[in-house]
Amino acid sequence: MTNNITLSEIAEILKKRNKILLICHIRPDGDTLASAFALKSVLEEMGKKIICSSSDKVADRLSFLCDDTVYLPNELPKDFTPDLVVSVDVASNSMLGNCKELISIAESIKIDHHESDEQFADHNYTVSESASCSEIIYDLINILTPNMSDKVCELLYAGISFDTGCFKHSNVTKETHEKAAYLISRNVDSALINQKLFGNKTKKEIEALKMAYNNLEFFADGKIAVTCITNLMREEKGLSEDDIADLAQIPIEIDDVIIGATLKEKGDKPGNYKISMRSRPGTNAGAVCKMLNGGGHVCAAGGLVIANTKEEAINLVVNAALTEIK
Ligand SMILES: [Mn+2]
Repeated sequence: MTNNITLSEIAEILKKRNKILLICHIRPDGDTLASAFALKSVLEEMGKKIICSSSDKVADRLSFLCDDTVYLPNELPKDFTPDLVVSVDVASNSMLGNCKELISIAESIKIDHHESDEQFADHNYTVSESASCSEIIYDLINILTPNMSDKVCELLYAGISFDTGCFKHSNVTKETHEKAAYLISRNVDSALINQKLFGNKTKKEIEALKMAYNNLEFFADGKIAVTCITNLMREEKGLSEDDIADLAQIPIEIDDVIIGATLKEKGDKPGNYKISMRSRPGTNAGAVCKMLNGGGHVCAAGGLVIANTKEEAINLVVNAALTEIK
């Protein structure tokens, strides 16, 4: 993975362009939205026309990060012809979803923090040591303007906190805290933002948590924990796929578990199980997920298995995970 551009060069290109399309990843999360809207705010201050797009609608809980519409690709204003397209927090082509075609309508830049070999833009800039894309956007904004606005500070704090699970994950670095510390020094209400990000569960999401806990299974002397939610289980409780979106941390939060996986059958593709995997330092979830049609970070990764039954899906994941258990 090599960058073919520097952050200063990205800033130079941004300064020269006037109509910029910012692309967030599918099922936009707090990091991709905060990255896009912080950058949008700064570029608008510079007099540019900015539009944000994503393949999927923004979940209600994250709408406080968006002060403008996030356009679905087929709903983009017809009179908007960008002279630059920038993707933020998008690791791969598949994460672009229906925004895939938009990447090639103008000169393009990819800004990201995921380990990925897919360099789909003209200019690709990845910092895989960065816990969040928002941290890279923080650096970029510091090149673009000496005066970060209060709103931009709030967005960047939210993006950083979101991707680090409130500064809890192993991706957190000294720089993560230094940036957050600066943002708090600018009077960001961190408690309020973290409450909005992490303390706002709906009753349906609690139902999803109960389901995930009730279906936990342990393997390899309790070193591997897996929970799995099928379409049938989800539909019986009247839950949407959004309701079960936030279950990835549950298995890894258990004492002695070193690899935890959450499997979810895809609503539109029965028999396809999406895997979210987490691991303790020293164990490589990314390597396991590479064997499972996916990949990701060392301690947080994802993949996909196709199986006839829930049990078969769990077996495939456990067998792959066992290769990392020493
Ligand atoms: Mn991210």
